[in-house]
Amino acid sequence: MSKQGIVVRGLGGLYEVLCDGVVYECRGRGGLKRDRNILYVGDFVEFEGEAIEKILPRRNVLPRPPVANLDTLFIVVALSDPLPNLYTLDKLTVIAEHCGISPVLVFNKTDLQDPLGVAETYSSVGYPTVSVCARTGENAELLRRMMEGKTCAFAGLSGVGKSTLVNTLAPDLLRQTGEVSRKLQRGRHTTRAVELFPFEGGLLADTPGFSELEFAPCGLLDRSLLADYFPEFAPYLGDCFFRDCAHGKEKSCAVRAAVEEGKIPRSRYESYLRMYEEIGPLRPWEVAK
Ligand SMILES: Nc1nc2c(ncn2[C@@H]2O[C@H](COP(=O)(O)OP(=O)(O)OP(=O)(O)O)[C@@H](O)[C@H]2O)c(=O)[nH]1
Ligand SMILES: [Mg+2]
Ligand SMILES: [Zn+2]
Repeated sequence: MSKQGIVVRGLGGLYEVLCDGVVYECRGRGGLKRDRNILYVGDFVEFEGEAIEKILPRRNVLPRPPVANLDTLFIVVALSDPLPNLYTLDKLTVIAEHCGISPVLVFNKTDLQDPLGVAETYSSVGYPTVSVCARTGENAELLRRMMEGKTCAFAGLSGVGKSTLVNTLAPDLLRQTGEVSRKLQRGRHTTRAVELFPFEGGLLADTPGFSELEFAPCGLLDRSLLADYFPEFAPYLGDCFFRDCAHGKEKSCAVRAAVEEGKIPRSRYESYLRMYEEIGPLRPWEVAK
């Protein structure tokens, strides 16, 4: 008899599958590998004994951090230490939108200064935001309520405080998983794998920080989609002189005008232009037939 469960952890070809409150150690059956089906944490699977036989249809996949079937991506940014990298932050919002996952911005370390004024900049962009302090627990309740019944993940650069937040929200979770909390007391503990925990009637993933974030693995190859992933551009998109305006140096661009008037944060517009260059034009074999 095969069972159904959810992959909560994967390391070196070994997967932990949660089913009716019990964690089973499983491996992907040969066939899965042959079909190049990579298993993601968050995947619903059918397994028999130790063999994962089938991946059930996914709602979405985020290649980095690698996790499937998310409702909400909590993008964690530290106000300082480390200083926010706005380009990475904006890329994550774009990739989440492209994958069909709602982004929420979490500004952590409110006990520190906000030298770049990120909390202010992003208050006008249109994403839900929450400012928290994992160290003191400030606003942890607010964050917890945003997670109820949902499958969520914390994502962001290394050191922004993702694991500390998990620890603050649910001290019992990480203690169960071993020495994380003890190590946290000593200072840095770098998360090495995505881990999914039952939390507030839903699921919560802690993920490792990353340095590189690419568009291609997410299937974002067509840069003409980009502007739609900047919610604050929406009011202006129909008002450009050219119908297919790329919002660069084109004549009478309504988006650029809104930036000049201070209605769109300049840093967001700069991120847009940089992403537009980074994605580049469609290669001939990428053009939809
Ligand atoms: N001042 C301050 N420091 C914090 C806060 N939250 C976390 N830290 C510290 O930031 C450092 C990194 O925290 P982690 O939780 O390990 O960061 P992470 O995002 O999980 O990092 P990776 O696992 O490497 O991706 C630790 O020294 C924490 O004590 C906070 O609210 N304020
Ligand atoms: Mg961590
Ligand atoms: Zn334009």
